[in-house]
Amino acid sequence: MTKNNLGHPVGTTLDRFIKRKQDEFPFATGELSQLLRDIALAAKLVHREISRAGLLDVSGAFGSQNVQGEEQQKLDVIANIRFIRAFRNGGEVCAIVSEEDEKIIDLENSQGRYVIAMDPLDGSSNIDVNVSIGTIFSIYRRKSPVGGPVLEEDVLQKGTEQIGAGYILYGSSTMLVYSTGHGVHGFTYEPSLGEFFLSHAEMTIPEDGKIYSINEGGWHDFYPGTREYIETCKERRYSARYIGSLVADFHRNLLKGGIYIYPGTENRPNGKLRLLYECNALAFIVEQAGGMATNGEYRIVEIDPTELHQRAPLYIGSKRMVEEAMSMHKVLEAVNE
Ligand code: AHM
Ligand code: MG
Repeated sequence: MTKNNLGHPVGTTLDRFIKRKQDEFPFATGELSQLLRDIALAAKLVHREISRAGLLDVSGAFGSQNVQGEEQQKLDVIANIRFIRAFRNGGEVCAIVSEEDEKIIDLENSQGRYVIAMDPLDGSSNIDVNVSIGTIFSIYRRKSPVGGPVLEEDVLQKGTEQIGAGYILYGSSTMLVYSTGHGVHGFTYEPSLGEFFLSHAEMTIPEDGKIYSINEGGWHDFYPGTREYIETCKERRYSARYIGSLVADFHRNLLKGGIYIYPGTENRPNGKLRLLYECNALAFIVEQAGGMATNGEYRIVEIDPTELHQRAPLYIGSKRMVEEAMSMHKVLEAVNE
């Protein structure tokens, strides 16, 4: 049987894995473990909804818009409800920031010591066309005292404050990938047994890669530095791969080596992706896996958030690729000043 260097055999159930991990930390209270179980439960429910989306008419527009003015899909709403309910029932979380809700969701659980930032179903344009989509989550410890009201400072924390993060990819199989700061662990869902099994132990991203992922439709809006880097990728005959679902594009590059870029442009200097519940979680994972995530200038996780739904340009993936993209970005910006 394949074993990773911590002795966790591939094939271990998520539950058992979490339990063993908890036992490695003598003072762990078990709350974080329970929180991860809540996430896994919601993921199973969302997996079920997605796999029968075509049958039950739950795909398609819901008829309302989210806070970014984007059309909400039924499955976005369903996923949001599932995750919120799982956290409320679990009792460890006091507040949630969700892509689908303008304001902080106060779970009215003043004893909860954790805060979640999440995009319950990312890649909404792919929901209706049967293409991979994902859930992204970050876990923080609340700053304000337990027992009191939830404050903005509890949710506006830098990515460096994350105590855990991860994503669920609803693809050809459903996978849960997470880290609590001690490596990255990937689990594959076996629907007939209703269990996640450890399938990707101690995940690391190749230091370099040959895949670049960017929506080149934005070419004419890109800064010269972004274009220069893409030209370089083409000259080297790298592969262009872009699904348009961040989790799926990220996951592929994590396994194979590559870079994902959602750049800032003159019209949208901060790009499209949201710092708190899209960029930070994946930045945490990629750094744990040995890769890099920046906004073209500095680490994503060091950006001080000022708004719940603020955006950030994202350069994420294999270390060498991100470094090279950043160096071109900076040099050409300087020439054009
Ligand atoms: P969403 O949160 O509305 O789904 O938008 C986020 C998605 C990412 O998953 C994806 O990488 C990106 O938007 C694609 O954007 P574009 O269509 O501009 O390339
Ligand atoms: Mg999203």
